[in-house]
Parts: sequence; structure tokens; C-alpha cells
Amino acid sequence: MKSLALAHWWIRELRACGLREVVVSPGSRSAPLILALESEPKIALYVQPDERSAAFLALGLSRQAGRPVGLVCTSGSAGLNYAPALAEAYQQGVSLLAITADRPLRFVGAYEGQTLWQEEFYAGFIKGRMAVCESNPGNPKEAWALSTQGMPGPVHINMRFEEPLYGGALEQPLEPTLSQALFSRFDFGKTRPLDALKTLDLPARPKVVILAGHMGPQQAQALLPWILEFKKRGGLFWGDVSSQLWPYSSQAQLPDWLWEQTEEKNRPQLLVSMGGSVIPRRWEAYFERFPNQTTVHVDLFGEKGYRFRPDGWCWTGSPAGFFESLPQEMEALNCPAWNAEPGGGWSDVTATAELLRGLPGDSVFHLANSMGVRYVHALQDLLPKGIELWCNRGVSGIDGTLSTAVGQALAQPNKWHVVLMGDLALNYDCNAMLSQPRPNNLGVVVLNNGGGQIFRNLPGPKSRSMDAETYFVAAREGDFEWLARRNAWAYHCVQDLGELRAFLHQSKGIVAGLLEIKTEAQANTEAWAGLLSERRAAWNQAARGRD
Ligand SMILES: Cc1ncc(C[n+]2csc(CCOP(=O)(O)OP(=O)(O)O)c2C)c(N)n1
Repeated sequence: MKSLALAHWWIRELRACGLREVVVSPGSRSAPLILALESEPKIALYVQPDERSAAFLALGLSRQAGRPVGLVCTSGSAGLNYAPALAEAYQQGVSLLAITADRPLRFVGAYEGQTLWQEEFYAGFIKGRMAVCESNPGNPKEAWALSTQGMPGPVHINMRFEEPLYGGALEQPLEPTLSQALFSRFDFGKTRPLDALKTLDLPARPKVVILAGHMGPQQAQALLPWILEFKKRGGLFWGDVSSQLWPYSSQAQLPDWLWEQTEEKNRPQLLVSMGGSVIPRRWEAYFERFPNQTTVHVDLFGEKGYRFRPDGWCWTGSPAGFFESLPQEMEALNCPAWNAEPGGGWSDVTATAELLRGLPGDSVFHLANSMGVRYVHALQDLLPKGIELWCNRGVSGIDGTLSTAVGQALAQPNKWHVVLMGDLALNYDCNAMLSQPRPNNLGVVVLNNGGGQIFRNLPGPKSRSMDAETYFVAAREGDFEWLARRNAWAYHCVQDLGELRAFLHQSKGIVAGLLEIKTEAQANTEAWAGLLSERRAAWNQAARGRD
């Protein structure tokens, strides 16, 4: 059997399973796969030469399409560059099929270029892997099923190809073989049956708090009716801006007032967390200060494990099962809402506020990690309620925001997509702009504050006498006009509120291309501190008024 036949068989079988999109990165060893894909009219091909960006692009495509998206790259370090996005996909529950082309086994460990032990590339953050070669063609249906069943996730298929890579017979009868190694998710052994709720000895009308962290739309949609019902029953709900449930959150931060309460009447009796990470540290700290027995993590897919250590517990199953077992009536915790209206001069904060006011209500908004997501979390009441919000907060840092957004915008051409990111995040992921085809429904907004503003806002880096601007902020000068030009993107730069307003007015919101917003570091630090303290003061006043 020859390489081309193996590649064609895999692609045909995957197409029959439902594969419709593949992101390819050019290379030689993967040629059989590219030839096979090119002959499949039902599969849309995206080309991204940077494999790190390609995998994030596939994450965005799959997140939008809700089905596995394929990735194809050549042998050697190429596949290593898939790792960050696969880890994020694993954490978010997004299905991807990462197909790495490889050389025959006899070349491994023999000083061959672009040759290493590829089969173990992603151990720990994929659902499973298959080692495929001519004598062991594997099972495409099984790979597909593994990626979609239960909690969806990435699967790695490593294919060893013999030469010739471009020629040879196309059709050869192949029989699937079993070659799957399945990794199970971490099990912390803390899962308890729902009956455990009964052992907590809750009062008839307990005070209950639910905290929702980073989660995908599937999970959020399953939860939403229950969260609304929970609030009606008197429960207190906090939704992180990355949870998709933020429009239903009672607050965006934990008020000092509630934080300082020690009396019994203002203590929660059951704390429930759902989803992944949350932005305000204080929410987590609030959960951690109560006896762990009252803290439960609800995991709808039953595969992630436990969140609050050391003795909190985890319940796995359907939302119905959990919510139906909660008491019918709950006592409300006194916790007022507050609104943000940032004041002050030109800064990241005022610019972000203006941007949020100008976003079309039905657009899709992508946030980069670092200050972007924090600004929007704090200013969330300015967001139009119909907006869809996304952020890679599974394990990602600043590494794949734009690539993921490009993928998602390509998968949803009838919607307007906007990305808000910092200048380092854009520099890091600027190869996202190399992908083909390119989306014409994507506006990128970069807050250019000359480096990682977050490190200017954090007390830690400043507390030492070292050069924080160099070693933490990675301070830089310059603008992004070159980047826009390199990629033939439209470009506009604003340096004050008047210019930003004029641009948003003139263009009726964000337009396709790159909008650079230039701000000053010191003004940003002051505006951020001011926003947080003003809000806290307003909140505490509101809470005291209710006392
Ligand atoms: C891949 C990765 N490397 C390093 C970091 C550490 N890190 C966190 S925030 C940050 C600076 C981000 O700067 P920028 O994108 O300009 O955003 P700003 O802080 O200005 O909002 C860095 C380097 C990270 N999150 N991810």
C-alpha cells in the first residue's frame, strides 16, 4: 500500500463522518494528505503557514461550527506548534483532529532532519491518539467518534508516510485497525452523588451563591434556563464575562460590603461553581473562605474533576439533576448591583467604554487575555445585551486570540466579529493575518499602550527596584501601520476620544481592518485604579442604604 492511498482513504472516511473544514500548513511530508484533501470538493480548505496560528484558527472554526475541524501539517517541529491550541481546545471541550505527517519509523533517532518522536507530542491534553502507517492504517471513524463523544476534544493522528509522496496508486482496499490509545481526563476522586447535598443539613431556605466561570455556549445554553429559575427562587448568581452568562450576573465584582460580612445572617450556606476560570480573584477567595463542605463544583460533562481544594466536592451530571435537588426557595443575600460610568481623561478605560457603546448589538466580540478582558469585565454593563462574547481562558495566555477570532469569523460570515487586544498580544499572534481565505467581517481593535499594561497595573512588578518596564512590561514603541500594510488590511489610528468618536460615527461602528488606539501608560494605570475604587465606593454606599 502506498502513502497516497492511505491519505485518500483517511480523508474519504472522515468526510463520510462529517469532516467539512481542514486547516493545512504547507509541507512536504504531508503532501499525500494535501493531495487527498484537494480532491474532496465537500471539504473547505484554509491555508495558514504558521502552525501555531493554524491550530488556533481551527479552534475558532470548530467552536463556531460545532463539529470537528481537521489540521494537517508536515513532520518535525511543525506539529509541536499545535500544542498551545490543542491544550486550549482540550480545556474548552472543542473537537479537533490534528493530523501530523511523519517519516517512517526507521528514520527516528537517526539524525534525520525534521524527525522526532511525534506520537507523544500532546500527552495530557488530548482525548486520544492514533499511530498510523501503511501496515497499520488505524480507524478514522474511531478518531471521529473519540473527538465528538462525551466532552468533545482534540484527537491526534500521527501518519507515517513512505516515499513516493506524490505518486502511487490511489485506490487500495483498506481495513480499519485498532490503534487508539485513549487518555482519560483527570479524576480527583472527589465526585459525590447528589445525595451529598442532603448531608449538608441546609436550612429550609438557604442562602445559595452560584459562580459561573469560562465556558462554551453548549454548556451555557444548557444552564441558562436553570440559572434564571435559580434567580427567581432567590439565589445569587455571579457570571464571569467569559461565561456567556454574564448578562444575568448580579454583580461584576464582589462588593467590599459582602466581603466584610461575618455575621451569620450574611453568610452563604451553599456555594456552587460551574465552568472554568473567573477574572475577579475575590470571587474565588470568597468561595475559599467558607468550609469546603459547603462548596460544590458542578461539572456537566463529568470529566474535569474538582475545583476547590482541599475538601470541596464535585457533582457530575445534567443541570436538571442538580437544580431539581436544590431547595425550592432560597433566602437572598443582600448584595446590590452597581453601574459603571467611567470618568477621567483619555485612557484604555475610556476608549474601551466608548468602543463598547459603539458595538453593534448582534456582533461577536473576542477578548484577549490581559487587560482587555478585565476592562470589559468591569465595564460589562455598557455592553449591548445581545452580544456574544468569547475569550480563550482555558489555558491560553496572550498567544492565539486573533487566530481564533479569524477562524470563528470565517465560520460565521453573516455576523460581525470584533477583537479587542493589547499590543503584545497582537505582535505575538500577528501571523493570524497570513491565513487564507481572509475574513471580511472582522474588525481588530488594538489598545497600543506600549507593552504589557497589566504589569504596570499590578503592584508586584513595581514593588521591587528592578526595571519592570524592561522585564515585565516589555515596553515598546512604534505603531501597527506596517502590519496592516504587510497584510493589505485597512488601517486607522486614533489618539484621543474625539478621534475615536469621529471614527466610530463615520464608520457606523467598527469596520473590517485594524483600528489602533494609542494611549499613555500612566493615564491608564490611574484610570484603572480610579474605576475600581469609584465603583467600590458607589457599591458600598448602595449596600449600606439597604442595610
Ligand atoms: C503565551 C503567553 N506568554 C506570556 C504571558 C504572560 N503575560 C500575561 S499578560 C502579558 C502582557 C500582555 O500585554 P498586551 O497584550 O499588550 O496587553 P495589556 O497588558 O496591555 O492589556 C504577558 C506577557 C501570557 N499570558 N501568555
